[in-house]
Amino acid sequence: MPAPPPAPVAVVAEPAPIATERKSWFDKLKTGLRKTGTGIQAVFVNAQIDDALYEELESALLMADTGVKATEFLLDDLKGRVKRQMATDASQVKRLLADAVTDLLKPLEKPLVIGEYTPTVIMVAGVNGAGKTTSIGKLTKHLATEGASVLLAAADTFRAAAREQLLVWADRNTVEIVSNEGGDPSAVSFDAVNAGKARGKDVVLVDTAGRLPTQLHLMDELKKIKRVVTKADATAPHEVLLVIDGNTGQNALAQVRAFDETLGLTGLIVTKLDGTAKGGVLCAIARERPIPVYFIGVGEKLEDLETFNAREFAQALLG
Ligand SMILES: Nc1nc2c(ncn2[C@@H]2O[C@H](COP(=O)(O)OP(=O)(O)O)[C@@H](O)[C@H]2O)c(=O)[nH]1
Ligand SMILES: [Mg+2]
Repeated sequence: MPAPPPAPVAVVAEPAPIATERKSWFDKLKTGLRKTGTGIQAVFVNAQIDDALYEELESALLMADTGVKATEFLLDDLKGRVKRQMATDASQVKRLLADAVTDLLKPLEKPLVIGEYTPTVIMVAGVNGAGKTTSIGKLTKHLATEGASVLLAAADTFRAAAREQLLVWADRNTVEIVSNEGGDPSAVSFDAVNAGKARGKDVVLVDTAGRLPTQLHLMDELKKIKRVVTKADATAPHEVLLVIDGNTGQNALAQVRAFDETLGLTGLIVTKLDGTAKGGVLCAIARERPIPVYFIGVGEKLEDLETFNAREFAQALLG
């Protein structure tokens, strides 16, 4: 087993002042979302309010993976706003679009609540490489910063490396971990929830193996993990989160639908919004499966997890 890298203590112990943190996050998000297609903001440069503007806007929204339905909805909504406000120049239209996107995304804005149950059991699912394990590491840091004690369940027992990866995160965050190499993921989850109860932990985070919604036996396994968690604690799981890669585009919506049907999702974490993100997909989710976005991932480091804010996201999306 390779030795885990040294813990970056400073990162955990000395967070930057909130305002700076929030700004740097906003910049990262904006830079990421700017890479989106031709860029929505470009449509408004030296533009008149005419059919051509709306047509270009339609293409730009589709390029950003907003999807046909949400794009149609936004354009209709925008035209209404433009009429009511009697907007006369393109920059006003851009501001009104930001309002329309904000209003559409607002229902997704919801905080993750800890403390109603002890422990709060959070199950985390998603396809391979979506960023589950990384997000669990970041979330652990976020929770630890707020004073919550966290127990990690390494229920991704498929890949030996997955357990090691979580162990590194556990080490970094000085939290405890329940794992069983090559063991049954349901058994690990069951043990972890019991251990969480016995040790008085505030949160138990269950990391699961990546799977595609089309892999029915693996989706059944997720259901089994959920059932077994309920056996260990009748009120659990309290949260079932899906992690989606912000670059996945419209396929993310298909993932949200499929995992929601199998598990009954309570929240989303959208990762990699610092990359060549197709951020418009959140509009599609808001329109078609409005499941709260608890957090967004804007980088690979521990502190690169932020709560979702509809207004900020809309501003970043529009550049
Ligand atoms: N740029 C960036 N990379 C991320 C983010 N979240 C995860 N990753 C990277 O995505 C890859 C897969 O992450 P991992 O957590 O192992 O995915 P899992 O298979 O779902 O557990 C790793 O290289 C992570 O560093 C993010 O918000 N931004
Ligand atoms: Mg993983």
